[in-house]
Amino acid sequence: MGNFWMTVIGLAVCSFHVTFHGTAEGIEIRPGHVIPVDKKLSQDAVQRLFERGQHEVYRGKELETIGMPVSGIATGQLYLRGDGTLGVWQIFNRHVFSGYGRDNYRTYRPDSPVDSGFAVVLEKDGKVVAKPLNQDFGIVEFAGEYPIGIVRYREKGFPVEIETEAFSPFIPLNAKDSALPATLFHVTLENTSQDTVVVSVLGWLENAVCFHSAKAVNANRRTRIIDQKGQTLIVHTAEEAPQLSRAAAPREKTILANFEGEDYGRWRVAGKAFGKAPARGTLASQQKVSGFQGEGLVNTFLGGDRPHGTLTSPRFTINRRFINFLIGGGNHAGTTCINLLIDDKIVRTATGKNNEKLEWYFWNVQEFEGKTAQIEIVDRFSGGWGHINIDQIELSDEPQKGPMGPLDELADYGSMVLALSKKGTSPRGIRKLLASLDDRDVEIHTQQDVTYPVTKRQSAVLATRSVELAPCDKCTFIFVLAWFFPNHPNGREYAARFDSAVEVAHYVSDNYDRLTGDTKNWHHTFYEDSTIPRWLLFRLHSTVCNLATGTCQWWKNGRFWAWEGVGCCRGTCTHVWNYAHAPARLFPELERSAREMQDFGEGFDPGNGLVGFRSNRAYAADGQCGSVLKAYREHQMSADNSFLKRNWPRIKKVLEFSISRDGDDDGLIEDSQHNTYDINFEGPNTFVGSLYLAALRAGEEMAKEMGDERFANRCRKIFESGRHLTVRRLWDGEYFIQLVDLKKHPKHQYAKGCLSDQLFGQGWAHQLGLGYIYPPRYINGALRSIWKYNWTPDIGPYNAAHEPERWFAREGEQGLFTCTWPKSPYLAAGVRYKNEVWTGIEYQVAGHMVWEGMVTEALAICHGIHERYDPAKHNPFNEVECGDHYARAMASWGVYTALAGYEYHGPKCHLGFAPRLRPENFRAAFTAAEGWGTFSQRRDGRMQRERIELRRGRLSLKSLAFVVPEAFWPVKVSVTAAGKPIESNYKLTNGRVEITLSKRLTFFENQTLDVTIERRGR
Ligand SMILES: [Ca+2]
Ligand SMILES: [Ca+2]
Ligand SMILES: [Ca+2]
Repeated sequence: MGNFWMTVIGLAVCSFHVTFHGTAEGIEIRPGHVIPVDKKLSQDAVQRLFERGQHEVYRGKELETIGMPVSGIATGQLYLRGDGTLGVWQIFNRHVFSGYGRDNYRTYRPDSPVDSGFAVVLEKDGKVVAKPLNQDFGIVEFAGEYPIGIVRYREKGFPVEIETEAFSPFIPLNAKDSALPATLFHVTLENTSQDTVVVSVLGWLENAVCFHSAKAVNANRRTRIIDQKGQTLIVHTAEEAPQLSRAAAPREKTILANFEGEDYGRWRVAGKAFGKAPARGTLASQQKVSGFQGEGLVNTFLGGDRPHGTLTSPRFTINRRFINFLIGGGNHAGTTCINLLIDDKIVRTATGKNNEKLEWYFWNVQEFEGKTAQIEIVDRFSGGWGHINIDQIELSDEPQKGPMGPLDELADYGSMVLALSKKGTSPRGIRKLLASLDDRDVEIHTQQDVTYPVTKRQSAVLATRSVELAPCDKCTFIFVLAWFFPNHPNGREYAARFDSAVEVAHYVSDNYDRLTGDTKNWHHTFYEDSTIPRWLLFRLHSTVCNLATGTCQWWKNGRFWAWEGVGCCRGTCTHVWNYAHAPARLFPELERSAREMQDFGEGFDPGNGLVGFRSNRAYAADGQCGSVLKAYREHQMSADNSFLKRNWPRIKKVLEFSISRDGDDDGLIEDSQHNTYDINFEGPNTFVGSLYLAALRAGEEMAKEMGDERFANRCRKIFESGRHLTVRRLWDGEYFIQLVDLKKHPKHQYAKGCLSDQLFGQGWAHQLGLGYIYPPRYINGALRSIWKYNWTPDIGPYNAAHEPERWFAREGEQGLFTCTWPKSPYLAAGVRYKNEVWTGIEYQVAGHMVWEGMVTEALAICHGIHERYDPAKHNPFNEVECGDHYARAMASWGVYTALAGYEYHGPKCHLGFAPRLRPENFRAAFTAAEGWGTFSQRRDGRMQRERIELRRGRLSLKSLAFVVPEAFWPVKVSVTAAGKPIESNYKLTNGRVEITLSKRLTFFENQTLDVTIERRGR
C-alpha cells in the first residue's frame, strides 16, 4: 500500500511541474486575460483526484435535484428522483425542449406529473401502518450509479429499513434488451428491531393513458387488476366512449357564442386586439381566414399582430358534457389562446396551429357539470402569429369531430402496467391498508375492472402478501412498471417486438434472471472490478443515461435517431455526435444503424458524397470528416468486415467530398467551414484540419483493408502534405492558430485565439489507433496551452469581463472555456459561444490529455464537471447544453477508453491496452464487438501480468498489444488461454509489445486470457 501511494503522488507532482513551470517562458500573456496560470490545485486536491474513494451517497437537500433515468434506451424519459419517487414521465411521445443556459442550468426538482409510488406496510398489535417511500421518510439516502438507482429509507423507532433498487435492464452489446419500455423495482425490507414484524408493500400507479389529450378526447380510461402467470398486474388502458344510450340521449346543444352580432354583446373586451365588434372574415394584410361559420368571428389580427387584449364571456353554467369551438391563429401557449375558467382558475386551454383556417376543437368537461364557468380569449403576443381566431362556441353532449383523430392513433394512446412478480393479496386486504395512507390528491382504488371518464385522475393499487420477518431477516418484493405507447411519428422499435404493456411486463418477468443478472454483472464489472477512482467512474458513466432520455429515439425501421438535447435540434446532428463515443462502444448496433440509414442513407447525396449534417442537404465541415471517422470506429466495433464492405463505396465518396473542399490536395481546407459552433470558419485551422487529417488516415486504413491501394496512397499523400503545412503555417510557438484575414471575415473567427477544440482530430486518431497526425511535441505543447489559457478554477472573473451567450457554469465553478485570446486582442465578434463551458468539449480535451499522459490535468477537468453537477446544485445525471441530456456529453466515454489506453479492431481480432492511470496496478471494464469483460495489469518486480477476463458474450483474438515501462526489456512473453499455454511471438517497439497468437482464439463467458511479460535481470 505504501509503495502504491508513493507512486500516485510521485506521478501527480511530476506532472505539476511540467505543467505550471515548464512552458511558455518569455511569452507575454495579454494583461486582460483573467485566467490564472496557477490553477490553485493543492497537492491534497490532486491526491484526492486519484483516490479510489467511496461509493457516493447523497441525502437531505441533495436529493432534490436528482433524477436518474430508469427507462429503457430510447423508450422515453422517466426519472428515479432522489427520494425514490418517479419523475418527468415523458413516455407519451412528446418531449418538451428544456431550453438552454439560464433556463436549464438552474437548481430545481424534476416534476412528477403522474401519481405512483410504493409504501411499506407494518402490522403490529392489530394495527396497520402504511408509510409511503418518499422524502417524508425519516432518513432518505440516494446511492445510485447509472444504470442502477438505489434509495434507502430508515427512521428512528421504525422497525424496518427499506432499500429500493430501480433500473431498466442495461446490457452492453444487447441493445434490444436494454431498450425495454420497463423499469424493475426491488423493494427490500430488513427487520432492524428486536421483535418479529409483519410487513408488506403497496404499489400504486395512475392511469395516464391519453396523458396529453385527455382534455380533448371523448374517451374513457379503463383499469383492470388481473392475476396472470402467477402475478398480479394493474393494467391501464383507454377506450372510445360508447355512444350515449337511448336513455341518456344527447340533450340539445346550446350556442354560447357565434359572433354574428353588431358587437360582442355581454362579453367584456379589454385592450385593442379585439376591436369593438366581431370581425367579418379576413382582416387587412392577413392571409385568407376560412373555416368559421356565418359572417362573423373573433379575429385579433386587428392592426396586425402587435395589439394585445382579452375577451371574456359572461358567467354560464356547464350543463353539457363537451364544449365545442372553432379555433385558428397563433400557436403560443398562454398568449394566443382560449381558456376555460372555473373559480378564476384556468382548467382548460387551447391554441391555434399557426394557421388561419379555423378547425373544430373540443373540451371534455364532464367532471365540471353543474359548475359556473367563464371563457376567456387571450391575445398577449405581438410577434409572428400573434393573434387568435375563434368562432361558434357551443355546449353539447356530443363532441364535434376534432383535429385529434381516432383514439388509437393518438400519440399518447397505449397501455401501462404495474406488475407484482407474485400474486398479491385480496382487494379486501388492500382496502384495510389504504385507510392508513395519508390524504392524497389522486383518488386511489382497488376495483378489479373499472371504467371512468378520461379526464378523471385515478390510481390503482396492489399489495404484496404479508411476510413475517424475524429480527435481522430480509425479504425482497419485485415490481415491474411497463408502458407501451407505439404511436410515435416514426414508430417505436419496441412496438415491433411487443403489442402491449402486459406483453412487455411478461417479457421482463419471463427473462428476469438473465436481464437482472446481466445488468448487475455490468454494473459490478464497471464499478467494483476497477481501480479507477469511484467519482470518475460515476461521472463518465452518468452521461450514458442520455440514451434513455427524450434525446434519443429508436424507430420502428431500426434507425437510431436523436436530437442534440431533449426536444431540440433534430437529425442526429453529425457535428454534435462527433463527440459522443459512448453509444458506439456500448451499443455499436445503434451507431451502425445511424451510419447506414442516415450518413450513408437518407442524409447522403450520392451525386457528390455530401453527408447532410441533419440528414438534410447542408454541409458541416467537421461533421463531414467525422462521418468518415465514425465509419472506421463502427467497423472496428464489428465482428467482421461486412459493415465496411457494404459501405465502403459511400465512405470513400464522403471523404472525397472533404478532399474536394481542400481543393488542391495540399491537406489544408481553406474555404468556408460551417461547424458545431453554428458559424463558419474561414481559412486553414486545426479544428476542422485535424479532423480532416484523421479522416484521411482512417480512409487510408480502410482503403488498405478493401484492397484499394491507389486510394490509400492518395490519402497518405494528402495527409503528409497537410501535416507538414499545418506545422509550418499554423503553429504560433505555443498552440495552433487559424489563418484568416479578419478584414475580409471580421465575424466568428478565432484567428490567434486558443481554441480548446484545436486538436479534436488528434483525440479521435488516438481513439482509433491511427497514431499521431502532427508531431507529438506540437500536440503536447498545444494541449498544455489549452490547460494554461482556457481552464480556470473560477469562471467568475473571466465571464465578468466577457459575458457568455449562454451560461453553463456559475461564478466560483471550474471550467474550460471553448476559446480565449491570451496573446492577441479579444475578438468581441469572434467565434460564437466563445465564453461558454461545454462538458462535451471538456471531456474531449480531457480524453486527449490522458492519451498524452496529462492525467492530472484531465482528472482536474473531469472533476470540475463533477463539482458543477453536484446534486446540491444540479441533477448529476443531466449535463445540459442546448437542451437537457445533451448528446455531446457522451464524449465522457473517450476519457474512459483513454484511461485504459484501449485499442480494438474487431475484424482483425486485435485488442490492446496501455493504462495511463496507475499502470502498475490497473483494472477496468472493456467492451468489444461481441463480448465484454474486465482487463487488469500488474507490474511487480520483473513481471508484468495482463489478464483479460470475459464476462459476457464472446471475443475473438489474434493479436494483442501492451506497453512496458522504460528500460524494461522483455525476455519472455507467455500467453495462456483458459489455463492452456498458447503459442505466440512478439516484437518490441518503443516500449510497445505486440503479440501475435499462432492462431485465432475465441473466448466465451468466464474464460480468461493471461499474458506474462518477463524482463531481463533480477
Ligand atoms: Ca360566426
Ligand atoms: Ca397580438
Ligand atoms: Ca487546400
